[in-house]
Amino acid sequence: MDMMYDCWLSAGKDDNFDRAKKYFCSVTAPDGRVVSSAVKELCNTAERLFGISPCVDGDADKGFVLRIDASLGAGAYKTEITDDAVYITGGDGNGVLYGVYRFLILTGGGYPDDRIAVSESPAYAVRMIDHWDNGDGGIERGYAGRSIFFSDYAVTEDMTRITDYARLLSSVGINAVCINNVNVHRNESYFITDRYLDKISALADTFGDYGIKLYLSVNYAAPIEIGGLDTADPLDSGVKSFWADMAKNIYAHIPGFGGFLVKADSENRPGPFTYGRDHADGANMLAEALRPYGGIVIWRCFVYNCHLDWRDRSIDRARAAYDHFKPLDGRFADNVYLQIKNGPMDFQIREAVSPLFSGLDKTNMFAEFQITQEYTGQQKDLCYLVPMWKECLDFNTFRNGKPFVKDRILGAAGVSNIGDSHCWTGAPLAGANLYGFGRLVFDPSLSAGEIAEEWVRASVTSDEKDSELITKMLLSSRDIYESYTSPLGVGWMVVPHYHYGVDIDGYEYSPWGTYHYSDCHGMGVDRTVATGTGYTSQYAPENADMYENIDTCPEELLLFFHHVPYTHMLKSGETLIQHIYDSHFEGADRAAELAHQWETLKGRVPDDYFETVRERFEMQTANAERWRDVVNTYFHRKSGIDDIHNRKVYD
Ligand code: GCV
Repeated sequence: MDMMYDCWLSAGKDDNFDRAKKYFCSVTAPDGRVVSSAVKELCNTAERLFGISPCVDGDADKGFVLRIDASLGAGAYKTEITDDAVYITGGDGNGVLYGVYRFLILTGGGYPDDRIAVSESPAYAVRMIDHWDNGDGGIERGYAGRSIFFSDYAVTEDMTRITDYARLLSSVGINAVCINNVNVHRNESYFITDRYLDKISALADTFGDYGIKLYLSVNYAAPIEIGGLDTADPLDSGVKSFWADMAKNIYAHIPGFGGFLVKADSENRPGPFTYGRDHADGANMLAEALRPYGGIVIWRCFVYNCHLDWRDRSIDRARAAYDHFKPLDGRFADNVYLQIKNGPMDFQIREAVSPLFSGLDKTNMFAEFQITQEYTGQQKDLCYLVPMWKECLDFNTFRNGKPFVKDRILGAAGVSNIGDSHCWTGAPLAGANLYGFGRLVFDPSLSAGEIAEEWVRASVTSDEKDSELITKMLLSSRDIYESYTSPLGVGWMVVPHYHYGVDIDGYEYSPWGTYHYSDCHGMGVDRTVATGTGYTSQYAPENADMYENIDTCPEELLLFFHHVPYTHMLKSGETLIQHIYDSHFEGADRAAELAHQWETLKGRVPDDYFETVRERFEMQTANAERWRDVVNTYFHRKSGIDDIHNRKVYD
């Protein structure tokens, strides 16, 4: 057992399996590809923990009894525990596999039987991980080493790590994976051709054993770049046949292929706009090509102009997705799913929930979350992201029928945070985000605390006191990260392009549309209808009115929606400038406190685990101090207002 590598499948790190030993004598299961992975998992666990090989027969009433009852529904399962047997019934093979993993994870976490004997049913049909892996092995926004799929434009043929990855993903209910970056460059455009399909189909097979469908990101301009055509116009018959031929060939290699993920007309990627067509034209054309095989198109709504003029304060990047896609509501084919980032900007530590979730009533929607911590500490700083994702899923759009985002979407995708690092996520504690994403999109009613506790107990320690401490650290981490970085929802004060560390004006005079507009009087983006960009009007009236009015706007989003004087009084009774000083001093102190808390676990977790995490906290402490000093000095210089507590603010 290797806790770093095994993550939450570290059964045996504590003694919690002893009482379950009796069940490992026998496994009874129906036939089936995914069920046999469940059987294999139980047999390997028996071998590893107890050195026994369970008898695998078709007809026992003891040990593990795996069954299928289609009436439970796809992916659902029910676990019952008696003195002699653990009955795990799945709605299908995936359900059986998920039930087996839940048993192993919860048992490993030392939970009592009544907590382990659960029934669960997935909230969404598609629960997906998107990789931003490039063919050369690099990972865009990756902080955990190199790609496990690609290196030097070759696809890996070693399935060991891929199998272990499939196990980790399916153990938290993930059933879809897109293996390559949405920015599809020239070489990766060939992934959909014979040059790569044999190798990719081997990956698809391995994932398929664990009930996971493989998807590919495609280059919208592939008809030109690899097809020899002179256009990628979605209404052109040659373009249509190009994609129909591609789809036919892909399905010949990978019968269970999931479909295409597409980033078009965004950040200099090609798309239908070049041909005077809209995104419904583009997406529907690809959807037609995949339709005969049951494939789907996942079309991203991260579409905006990245060549803006910072001098023009009337334009607002936050408006872009809604402005582009709202008018197209109802025009997308039924096998097109629009994938919408949780916020209207780009995965900041705090931004409003995208108004597009409320704007689309006749379109299939997926939510997109970023598990990899691009703007949230890059797996150096601790930042447990489940609370942030829950805010999005629990957001009330006030639309009729299904007002909450979690009820309006049909699936969710998370941008992967793994690479070939030994512990998968670079930082062992960042594993909580991968686990948390899977659990949350399986069951959005779970609390961030429940998920964190499960992860800690299964992955790190089930000792009561220690697991409580680590859970508490995880749960405070988003708040801590937010308090020493950019204040009250304004975002973006990061080192351009790299996105770690502070650079307040790094993006201020750039074309990226990411501004804070700080001057000597105040700061923040006026997105009101009355005096600003009008973005607030994209919400239903209940939310629009709340955000429009500075007195009812939630304070954590104050600077996202309003340009506010430094002397503005917050509900706490402190001024905006004082809040900036206070939160940055406190945030840096709390980051240092996390490091101290971790020190108390020395000798309580394996040394390599302890050290790897300790090093991260050292980096976080330094990062938080730098943010504190730069932010406080910057706003002191701008405002000329002193900290009322006379703490050290540099000149
Ligand atoms: C894959 C942000 C990131 C990009 C990423 C893009 C996207 O802009 O910085 O690296 O590109 O989002 O989501 O497409």
